[in-house]
Amino acid sequence: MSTKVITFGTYDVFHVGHVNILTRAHDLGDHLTVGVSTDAMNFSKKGRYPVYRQEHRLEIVASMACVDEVFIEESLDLKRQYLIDHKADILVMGNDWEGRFDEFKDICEVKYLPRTDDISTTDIIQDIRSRIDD
Ligand code: C2G
Repeated sequence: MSTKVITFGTYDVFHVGHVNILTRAHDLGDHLTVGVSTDAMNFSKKGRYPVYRQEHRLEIVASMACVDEVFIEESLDLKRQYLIDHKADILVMGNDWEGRFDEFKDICEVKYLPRTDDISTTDIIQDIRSRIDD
């Protein structure tokens, strides 16, 4: 039987940390589904909109060879439903989310993978800002 892996994220200003987690998630199973968070969800969580709008973030993630399927993640509160709808066997998240999704261990395996060091969307935005200010 094939193993379905699912993961979620914003993937704003797509970078190598995103490539690494998607590649590793793919390697854990036979089919990788990715939920890409909405602009509105980011605004309500972080108080700012992503740099890239959701349609573009979705398109970038969908273009990866390791990604089989994408959908828009409307809310953190729908996670259980998403896992059921997509028949997920394994939920993968980076370890910045360590423990946060353990409640779903009753319906699938939950794995937290180490984040890629020294890169983040926030740092990239900060770096660009400081170059403009110089
Ligand atoms: N990531 C990583 N290494 C980095 C940066 C990010 O492994 N240097 C991983 C994160 O741990 C996450 C994924 O890449 O698993 C996407 O990260 P973000 O785009 O920051 O996603 P986030 O805003 O945390 O959204 O339902 C959960 C949310 O949609 C997650």
